[in-house]
Amino acid sequence: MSSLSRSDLIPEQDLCPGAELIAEGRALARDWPLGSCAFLSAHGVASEAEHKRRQAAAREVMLHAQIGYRDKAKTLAAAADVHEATARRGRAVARYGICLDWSMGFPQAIRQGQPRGTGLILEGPEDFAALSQVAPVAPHFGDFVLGFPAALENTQAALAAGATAIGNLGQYFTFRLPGWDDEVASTEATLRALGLIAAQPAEILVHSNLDDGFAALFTDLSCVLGAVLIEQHIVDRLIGARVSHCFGHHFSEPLTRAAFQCALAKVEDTPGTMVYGNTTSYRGGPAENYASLGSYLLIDALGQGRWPSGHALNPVPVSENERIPDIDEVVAAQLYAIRLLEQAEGHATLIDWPAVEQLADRLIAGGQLFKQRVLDGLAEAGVEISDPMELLLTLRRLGPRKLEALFGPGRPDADAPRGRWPTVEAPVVEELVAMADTCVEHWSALEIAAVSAAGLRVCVATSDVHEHGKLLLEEVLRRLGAAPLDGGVSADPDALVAAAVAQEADVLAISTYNGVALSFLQGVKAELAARGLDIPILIGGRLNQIPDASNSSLPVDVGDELAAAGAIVCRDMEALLPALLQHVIKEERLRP
Ligand code: B12
Repeated sequence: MSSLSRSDLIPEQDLCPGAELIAEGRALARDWPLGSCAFLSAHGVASEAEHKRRQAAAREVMLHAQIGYRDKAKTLAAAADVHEATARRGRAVARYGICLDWSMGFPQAIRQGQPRGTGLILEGPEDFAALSQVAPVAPHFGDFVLGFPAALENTQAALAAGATAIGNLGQYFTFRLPGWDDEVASTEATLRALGLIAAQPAEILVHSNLDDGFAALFTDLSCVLGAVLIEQHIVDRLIGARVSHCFGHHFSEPLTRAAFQCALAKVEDTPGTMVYGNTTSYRGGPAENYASLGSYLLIDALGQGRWPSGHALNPVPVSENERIPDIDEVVAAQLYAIRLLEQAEGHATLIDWPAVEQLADRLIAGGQLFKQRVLDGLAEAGVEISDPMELLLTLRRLGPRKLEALFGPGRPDADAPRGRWPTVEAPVVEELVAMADTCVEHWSALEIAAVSAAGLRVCVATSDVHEHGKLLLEEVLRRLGAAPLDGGVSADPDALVAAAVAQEADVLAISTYNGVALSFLQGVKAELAARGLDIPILIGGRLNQIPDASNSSLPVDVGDELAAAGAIVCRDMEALLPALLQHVIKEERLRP
């Protein structure tokens, strides 16, 4: 691709070759061997992968539960209780995904004082070990380990605690820690950690949640399958470890969900970690969300029956869209899943399996083309594609939009969203467009015309990786005749204000999810005040935060505090038009 050049993508002159970093990691294996844990001892296996292979051969479907509260004691209690309740029901939960806090991505030496999200903070190897001993359930340290500056020290602690599934490579490509821009240091730490993993005699799964990475942002699902193949190239071929994929958050449509599972089983012989729940379909109260849980779980169960790939299924508790689920809610979702697995079998004959296989083959063909184009294109640009350091950095820096536009397998067309028509459209994109249409239908033409006539410039940003609120805002603003300006994803307050000023924004619209709503707003207000500005701020998403004084509680709603600090609190997208209208009237931008 003539428009790409290595020197633009990697301006650093003194990049350490990946092979050296991997060798450094490998050398640490003598001091950091795999420890024992209750799961490995109870099942008499060397690794979770070995157990997965056994279960898959016996066609036994496994279950996964996600746990991790800020409070360590509560997390330990959850681990014990969920195991106990599911074992009593005859199908003990197989694995726990431990929700570490995003501050865990920072090395312990500099973690103090970093912004915290809503997850678990572990002080050192003993804390990791306590978790892996509390119940005979495979510990999966999936978030904020690989991909971050603390990758090596967190991997050491996870291995010492007997964890044989460590992630999350998907996060490497898209996540950003607040205030941290040293991508080289994050990549170096990740490669050392991968070297240490590769050197373990036991089979350690390098977990990658595709939905944490590019799957949430590609418009063509074939590119997501292509990402699987590219990660195999990096982890399996270049590094000598074993990558294991997870997908599911954004797969709301049954045919594509089943086809993706089939495609993964065809291209991967390493057991999968888990199929994640389709969390984006949780939009209502518990009763409505149970319908979503039942519909995706049935597809996943039938898929495992047909292509036993070792993926555990993840029944996400139905309160997930409101807050972090409590222990009894995690148990309830597991019991629901156990019953559903008992009832799923009879449905298999109702599925049009050839149609599923056909779509899977299209995904694989598109994915292979994407992978080949990416590797050829980068090689042509001068990137050393046999060096995982160069390859990882380049992929992260190009990001999903450019990668898809440059190398996607779809037919090129200037009218298509990324300059190409998707070979298999990603359901999440369709859903956002439909949501924007529905939203605008509820407003009066008169009000829309008033906002449209004012020609507002709205700077839209997110405080963290959650980008769909921003994409939806942009879709809706365009329908209102306002200009959406890019304020960034995972933006820091100073960068957001700088972007707003540079683009002469009339209004700031913030979408925030990670439980930092109040501190983020305060940061933005302080930046504006320092520049003598008072731009109206709209804020929506998950408007909560764990109070500073608390080291144990769940996040609490901070809507009142946000309003008191001067923000316009938007509980849903319907609040957008009245808020913009209010601004238009106040500024007398209303035209006859
Ligand atoms: C999709 C999703 C993800 C995806 C994001 C993909 C992407 N690139 O965008 C992935 C898988 C990557 C992800 C990651 C994480 N997630 Co998440 N995620 C979600 C999920 C399922 C949906 C959120 C979403 O995008 N919805 C789509 C939008 C369009 O709809 P909506 O949220 O209902 O928003 C409505 C309004 O609020 C409004 N709106 C939104 N913003 C704004 C702004 C303005 C100005 C206005 C007017 C309106 C508005 O628009 C919508 C329509 O009305 C929620 C749970 C849920 N079901 O809601 C969890 C959730 C938000 N995630 C959560 C967490 C904890 C995380 C992680 C930290 C988990 C982890 N340990 O790794 C990481 C984030 C790490 C990081 N570095 O930031 C928590 C937040 C907890 C809290 N604050 O209480 C939630 C609530 C799940 C939970 N219960 O634990 N997540």
